Amino acid sequence: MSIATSTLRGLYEQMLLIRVFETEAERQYKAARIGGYCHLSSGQEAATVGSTHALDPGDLLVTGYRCHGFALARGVPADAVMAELFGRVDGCAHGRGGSMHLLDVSRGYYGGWGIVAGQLPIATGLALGLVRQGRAQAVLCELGDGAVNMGAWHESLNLAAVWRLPVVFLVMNNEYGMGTSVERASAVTDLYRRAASYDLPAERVDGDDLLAVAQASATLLAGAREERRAAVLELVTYRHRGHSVADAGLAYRTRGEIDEHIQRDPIFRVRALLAQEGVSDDELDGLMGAAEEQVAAAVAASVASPPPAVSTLATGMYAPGSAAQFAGMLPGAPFGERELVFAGGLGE
Ligand SMILES: Cc1ncc(C[n+]2csc(CCOP(=O)(O)OP(=O)(O)O)c2C)c(N)n1
Ligand SMILES: [Mg+2]
Repeated sequence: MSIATSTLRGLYEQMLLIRVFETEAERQYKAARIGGYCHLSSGQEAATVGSTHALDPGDLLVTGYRCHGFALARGVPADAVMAELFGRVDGCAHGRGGSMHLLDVSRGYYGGWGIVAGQLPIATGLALGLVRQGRAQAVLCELGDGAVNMGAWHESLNLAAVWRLPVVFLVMNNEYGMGTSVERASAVTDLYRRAASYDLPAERVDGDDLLAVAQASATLLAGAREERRAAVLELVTYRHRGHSVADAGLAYRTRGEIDEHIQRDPIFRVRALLAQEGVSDDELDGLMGAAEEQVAAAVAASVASPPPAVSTLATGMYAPGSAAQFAGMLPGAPFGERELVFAGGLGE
């Protein structure tokens, strides 16, 4: 794929921002400024940035919980992503979501979902919504290699094929689901081949090759947008850090295996491409400095941002009118329930 040097430079800046952001997020987590879970995507930047780059402004993006990089690549400001990790009001989900539940509907980013494969039916439903609204746009739905063994994967791919929905399922195959390797979890380890069960087109590419990722994503998203053709794209990549910041990542893989991947760092690969295009070392180093400044500013803004008021914690949780419905479901309420459904225990 040929690409203008200025575009490549912009993508490189995004990759650097993600790497620096993730490194800082780990530091802030260990300093107890970030609570809950925190899953880093260091090492997966080419897959994240290349696929997101192929989105049109009107396309929709849905991801799992390893989502900081996707939010940044979609243009959510680093301040708003960091503040969300800190649980502050200026976070992109107003501080109510945290690391796994980033959200920015104004940029077509529909989350950030913590239940493995829970995002697939949501993405499939969003694609149905696009069809119903007559919008020629696509949904890109990111998931991990662990998610392809969930029922929601099969249900979503089947419906997407039968109803011809404009959704591309992006499988980030980083070789492990927590501590379980793909070999131990999946009978078919070329995960893209599973799409054949649903008669969907599928591709597998080196997820650490930015241009290959961008090219394959653009082709499959165009098929979804223009011909309502759902598809599967498997990106083979690797996470440098543990599953979450609570995992050292060494119990189920060797130091040697990790180092081998770090030597093939996707960021170095893009830096080498830019150097070939004549971008100087000084300029490339300057881009790193700019990313570090941006992330330092994001931390400062997050520290300064207050937590949401406790009285607003349920805001946006339920549709208007739900309170009356829930009240009606209590024992002795107008719907007639006399006891809680499971009060006597299951199976009695
Ligand atoms: C339904 C469900 N089961 C279990 C978990 C716990 N869990 C969180 S992440 C994860 C592994 C998923 O691995 P993968 O899909 O490969 O994504 P990756 O973490 O590698 O990005 C598991 C089992 C969960 N969040 N949801
Ligand atoms: Mg995985």
